[in-house]
Amino acid sequence: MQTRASSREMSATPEQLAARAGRVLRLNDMGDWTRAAPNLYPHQWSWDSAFIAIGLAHLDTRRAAKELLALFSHQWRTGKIPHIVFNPEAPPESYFPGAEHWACASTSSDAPPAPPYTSCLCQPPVHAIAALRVWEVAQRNGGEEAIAAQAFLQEAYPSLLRWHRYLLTYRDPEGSGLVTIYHPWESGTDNSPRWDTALAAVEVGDLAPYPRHDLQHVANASQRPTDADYDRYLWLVKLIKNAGCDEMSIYRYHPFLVKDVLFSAILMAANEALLEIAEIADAPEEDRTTVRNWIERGRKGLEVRWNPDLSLCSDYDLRAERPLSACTIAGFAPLIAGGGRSDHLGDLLRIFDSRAFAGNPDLRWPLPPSTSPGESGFQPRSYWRGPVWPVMNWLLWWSLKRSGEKKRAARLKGYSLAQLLDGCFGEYYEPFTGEALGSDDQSWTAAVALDWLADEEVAEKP
Ligand code: 9WN
Repeated sequence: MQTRASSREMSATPEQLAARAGRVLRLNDMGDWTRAAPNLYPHQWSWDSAFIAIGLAHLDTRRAAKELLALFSHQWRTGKIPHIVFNPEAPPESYFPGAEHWACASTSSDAPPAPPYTSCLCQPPVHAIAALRVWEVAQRNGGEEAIAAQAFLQEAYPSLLRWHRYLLTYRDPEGSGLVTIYHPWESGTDNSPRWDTALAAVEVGDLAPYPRHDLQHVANASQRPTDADYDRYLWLVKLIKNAGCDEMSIYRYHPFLVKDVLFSAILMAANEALLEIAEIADAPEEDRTTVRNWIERGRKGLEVRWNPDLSLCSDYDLRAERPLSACTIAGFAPLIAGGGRSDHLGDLLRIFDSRAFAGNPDLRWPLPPSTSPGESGFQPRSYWRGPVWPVMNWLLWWSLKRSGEKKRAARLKGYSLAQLLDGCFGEYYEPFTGEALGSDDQSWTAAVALDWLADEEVAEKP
């Protein structure tokens, strides 16, 4: 693919950009699932696969459906969809912690049979949103594709329902409507300042030395989490494994237990999608009532987490019994969940446009950094502590459209596509220079580009 040195000056027509995005997905295609990235992430990641399916739908709806079904075939007995399904063919030194480190199948009888091994964590549930999108594209294409997509939804529905039920029972024994995460990796926004306070309270015990294979695949270690972050990540994995991945024991003893507002908001939007899927799949009325109740519970839960000081939503540390109030894109949770209070939506849009996010005058493009430049933990080159993530922009764009904010959505799409004209399909971008960071040829970046390019609404021209 495009190298970074030669890419800076690149420009491309929408057709050329779509062709390049398609090449990235083919490069990472493993048959019925897709690597998150060629070198840094040679396995199947849960929420990556959902975004990838959304992009693949524009190339081949059947292949997109397979992406999700392949993931669902590794669902745990509890209903959990694991955050990683390990590729048995990936070189052992490509990713750490790999399959042997997790070895979940030998730790928990709830894990699916191995190989392939899975991790014992999960990630935000974008899957129902993706499944519905695949179906919609297939309906538009019509004919055999539409029939196949109907069968796909019928097949996917029970897995999706079990997955959401898992999140609203095991991960919400309080009935708050909000999901508890056990590890920053579950949030998908790993080293975000959101987790700094809760992680600082975790006392790391004895850890065997471990390799940082991830650092081989980025230009500079400053783009990845620090060794201190990794010590905490691995310590939390060790504790979860020591608990036999048993949800009740984790809830009782685990030192990192946080209500994640972004994860919960995605679940609410996904529940809306699940409700539509239930109609299409002609599911029992009883299921639909359950899902409606989940949505209502979620909305109430998110309202409780509204932080009037930031005009954003805040996560909540269950162990310390206090909110975690960092100013990050996760705070836009009510916009993503949809259907919240209109005064909160107005506040969110004001913050979105302000210098705290997309309105910062120093930005290369008016695209929201993952962490607000005004936040003390902000670092423009470090992973979730500042860079702009195209996949997050897709989520915000989709949410703005759902909320009827067409103009803002068109602007976000236009500038996001302009950012991707470098042809790198970077994992994330430095907000002030627009430099691609992390992995190149990141599958979900290519996938969201394809969905933007297929969208009929006119993008605002930068
Ligand atoms: C740990 C694959 C994944 C994304 C996450 C992102 C990063 C992994 C890592 O890459 O996490 O799960 O090794 O850093 O934070 O959101 O799913 O693209």
